[in-house]
Amino acid sequence: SPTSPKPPASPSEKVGVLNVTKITENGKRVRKNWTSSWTVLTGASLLFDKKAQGSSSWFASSQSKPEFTVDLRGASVDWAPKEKSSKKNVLELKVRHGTELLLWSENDVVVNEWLKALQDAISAHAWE
Ligand code: I3S
Repeated sequence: SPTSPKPPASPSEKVGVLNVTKITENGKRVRKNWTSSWTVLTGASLLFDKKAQGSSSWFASSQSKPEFTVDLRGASVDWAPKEKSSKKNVLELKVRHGTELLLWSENDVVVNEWLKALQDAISAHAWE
């Protein structure tokens, strides 16, 4: 009916710059390699695109292929335990198949927003 509220078309979309590193791949620990990445949350997918040097525009960056994508179905996210990084404001994202990532920004507001967006996306797709 015209009076009923419509849910937003894409409740879990979010884009921004985060520093990202894998710490575990297929259950095996890998060396950290912090990289500044355009990070795109869309549905149950999280895409990381290496930030184009000298470019601040999302459009320019969107012309390249995503460097890395993770499926958030069955994933979990929380603040990283302090033994995982000496930095503040670090999230630990555990995805299927034994992959773990750390996500970090100097800006705690940015990290808090990502935590909420990722938690929302993970719960929205929990039963898929
Ligand atoms: O957990 P680690 O190994 O102490 O992580 C640090 C290293 O990856 C370090 O690189 P090199 O070991 O290649 O120099 C990075 O520069 C640091 O940023 C890593 O630690 P933090 O605590 O910043 O995540």
